[in-house]
Amino acid sequence: MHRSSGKSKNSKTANAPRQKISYEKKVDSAISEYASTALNWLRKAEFLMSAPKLDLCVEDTGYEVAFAGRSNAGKSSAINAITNQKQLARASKKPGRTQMINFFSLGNPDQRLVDLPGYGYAAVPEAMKIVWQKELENYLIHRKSLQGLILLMDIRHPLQHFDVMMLEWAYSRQLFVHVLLTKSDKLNRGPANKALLEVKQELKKMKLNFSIQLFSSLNKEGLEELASIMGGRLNFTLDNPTGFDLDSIPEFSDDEIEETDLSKFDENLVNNVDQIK
Ligand SMILES: Nc1nc2c(ncn2[C@@H]2O[C@H](COP(=O)(O)OP(=O)(O)OP(=O)(O)O)[C@@H](O)[C@H]2O)c(=O)[nH]1
Ligand SMILES: [Mg+2]
Repeated sequence: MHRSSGKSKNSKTANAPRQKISYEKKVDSAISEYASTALNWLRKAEFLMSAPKLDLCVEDTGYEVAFAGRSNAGKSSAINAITNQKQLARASKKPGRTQMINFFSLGNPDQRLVDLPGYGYAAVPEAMKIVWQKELENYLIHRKSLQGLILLMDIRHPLQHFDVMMLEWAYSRQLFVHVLLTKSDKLNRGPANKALLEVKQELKKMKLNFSIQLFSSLNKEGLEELASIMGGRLNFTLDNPTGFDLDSIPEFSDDEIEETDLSKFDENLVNNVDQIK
């Protein structure tokens, strides 16, 4: 029997166009297939329930990823952007909008997203603030299904006092954290990348080895990167691949995405921290 050698001029391989097969390209395309499929999957998100305290949360089984960060950092907007639903989570220019622990299921009740109330909100009575912060703390400490936090910080006000506390606390408990520098659309490319680098360096200095990316709910920057991180934490696998077209995502208009000045909440944040201590 004739055995064809790979070098033979008559073999199929010899006739194939000469092309370097790039390992990196293959890896890149596998990653982007996973990211876009995960993004498609995240669109299945449905509201499950809201709980004012830990004992009233949905059953603590399966996998859960929670969005945490200062009030007004863009948590609810990020959940809406990543799930491609305009009003799944309630976003508002008025800080303190999210007041309960809100659960969203992703096709099945054992894979969930959680929208947490922000820290540092101003517009609620002191006594209520303390109760919420306590419940937030309870949730973070005791929730077994919690597979990680997506920690959001406004790119223009990163690493505020409470953010650093949260990051250090998560690190000490070996809780996974992925950081989003939100509202990246507020800065030009150069300053946004510079801010990203600076926060990376700060985290490194503090020995907080967390992943970090730029994100914008307004112009959808960073959706795929976030989807792939979330898919990983939520045990999403590629057993049901479907195509996904980023261009099919509707744009939010400027009217829908408004902006609030955060600087006046800094003082409040510090007050909250003092009360919790
Ligand atoms: N320009 C811009 N504005 C954004 C973006 N994301 C959120 N915002 C605006 O920032 C404000 C706060 O957004 P939310 O998503 O409600 O913030 P939150 O972190 O859920 O706030 P709390 O529920 O109070 O903790 C709203 O006015 C949003 O429209 C973004 O990517 N770009
Ligand atoms: Mg919110």
